[in-house]
Amino acid sequence: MGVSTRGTSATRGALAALSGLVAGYAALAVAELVSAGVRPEAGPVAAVGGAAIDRTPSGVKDWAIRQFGTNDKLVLQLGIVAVLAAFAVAMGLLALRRRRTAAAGVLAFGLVGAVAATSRPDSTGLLDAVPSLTGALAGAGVLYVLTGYLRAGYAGSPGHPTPSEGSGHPTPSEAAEVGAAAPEGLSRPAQDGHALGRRGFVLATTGAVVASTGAGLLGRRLSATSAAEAAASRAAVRLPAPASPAPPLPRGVDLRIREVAPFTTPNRDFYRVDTALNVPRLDAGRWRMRLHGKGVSAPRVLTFDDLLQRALIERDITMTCVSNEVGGPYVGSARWLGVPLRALLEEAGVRPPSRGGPADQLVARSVDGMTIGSPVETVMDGRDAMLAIGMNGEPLPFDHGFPVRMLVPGLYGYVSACKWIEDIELTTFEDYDAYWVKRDWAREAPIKTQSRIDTPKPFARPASGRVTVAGVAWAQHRGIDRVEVRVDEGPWRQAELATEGPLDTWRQWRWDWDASPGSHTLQVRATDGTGTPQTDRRTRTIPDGASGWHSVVVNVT
Ligand SMILES: Nc1nc2c(c(=O)[nH]1)N[C@H]1C(S)=C(S)[C@@H](COP(=O)(O)O)O[C@H]1N2
Ligand SMILES: [Mo]
Repeated sequence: MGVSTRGTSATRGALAALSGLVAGYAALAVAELVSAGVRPEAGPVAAVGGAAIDRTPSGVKDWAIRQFGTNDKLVLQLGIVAVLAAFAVAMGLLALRRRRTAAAGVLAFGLVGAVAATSRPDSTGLLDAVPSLTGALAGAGVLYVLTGYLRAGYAGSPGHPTPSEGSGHPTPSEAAEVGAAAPEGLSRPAQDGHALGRRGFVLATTGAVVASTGAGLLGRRLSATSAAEAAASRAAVRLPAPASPAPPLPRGVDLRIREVAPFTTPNRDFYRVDTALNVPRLDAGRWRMRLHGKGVSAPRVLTFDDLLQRALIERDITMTCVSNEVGGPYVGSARWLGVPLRALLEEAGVRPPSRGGPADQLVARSVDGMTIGSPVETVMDGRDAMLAIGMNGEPLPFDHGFPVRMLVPGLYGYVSACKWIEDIELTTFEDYDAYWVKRDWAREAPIKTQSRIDTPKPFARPASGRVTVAGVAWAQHRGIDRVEVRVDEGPWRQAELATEGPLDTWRQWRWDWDASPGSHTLQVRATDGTGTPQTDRRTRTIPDGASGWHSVVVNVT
């Protein structure tokens, strides 16, 4: 084993860095284990990551989503671990000179995790600080002990100074520290101390790594058990038949063109946008939702069984994310099963503002602290706003809000579609700004009319002759009346529309193009059911959704 605890300063530096990394590893592993017992979301990586997401400017967040897609959260977690590793190495090196200061540094870093955990919107209290603090204590302890061996080897070998260390005499306080903490035997004469220090270091390091791995794995196991319970609870759900089934879809709603998004998006392909680093895995049997606030004469707490016993509706609804760029993928359509929200609100005494109700905003809150505000007027205007429990014939997938989420057709998800919902409060827009509104997104955001070319893809090289140009268009709750395509800014040509489906769904279209060789630009625009054409004005996604025409450049060969 070629390690020497004395060696050159380069070796000592490397070993100190290693000690730092092992200490960081121990800190994370212990924190993981403790957070499995306390609350998984209170773990330091989840907490710091969540806090980082909350504080990231919307522009950066959009950029991250564009760069990394659904991997954005993985990238963030890797980033946090990288920062942690760098800090751990720094503390390891510092410990060569100032062991107590370095250990205190590790504790201070743990404090950052603790503060992040307790200040998260879903924090349940001071208990959330415990995983980070115990992890940091373990890390500080490991760092102190491991670097003790390194310094012992150094301080205990005055007879073998290396040239570069000639001036490296320990200060009295350092010597005292070594004496205080070094395991017995290290203050023995040089040769022995050297050997023992080396063996001790290797043993202690191995021990720390093995123990930390054990703690980490046990933590994983414990979290996996609760995840398994949630999965069992989802598997046990039997969705009742709807009192009001979805109108059957005409065959022609799907043109069945391979490159075009299918009319119904399979659950596994459905886009996912949320701020959750760890997807909440709830137990339907323990789910509760409170309904309360201004103008609620009969506040109540609903259980999942309460929902199952109500008259359910089933509807095809196309969802869209406000962060979807022109031509982007954050749109999908599913057959949802749920409890009509209007009836539930009316039973609780809620009236819309137009009928004298005091609340104009409905704020939905999720178990992970997300808040989403919708206009009460829209929720109660007769559209199929619902508390959804089923998606394409299954209970909601965990990613999409199991056991219950809200949906309001025609509104972007961030103002309507709260997943993992646990609270509905009636309030006013004046009194309360929801999560994204605090981050400069619009209070109210109906979905803008959009159309997208799914085929040909950008920079495709189709052969000249007949080329199928096709895609989807959406204007939920207004419907799509017309789609037009043009080539190289020539005249607009009317596309063929798929058979019309329900008003809250998207519509496929196609146009056969007689393509000549060369580079060409294709553009599309739609007209909604009120006769209003899609604007060509290009806007950013913030504050209320991107507008403008989608265009695709192709090279016909
Ligand atoms: N709890 C929670 N609900 C949420 C979000 C979130 O971050 N947290 N994101 C919203 C946004 S911005 C959108 S577009 C939709 C996306 O729903 P999906 O992931 O099922 O497609 O969920 C909405 N509901
Ligand atoms: Mo969204």
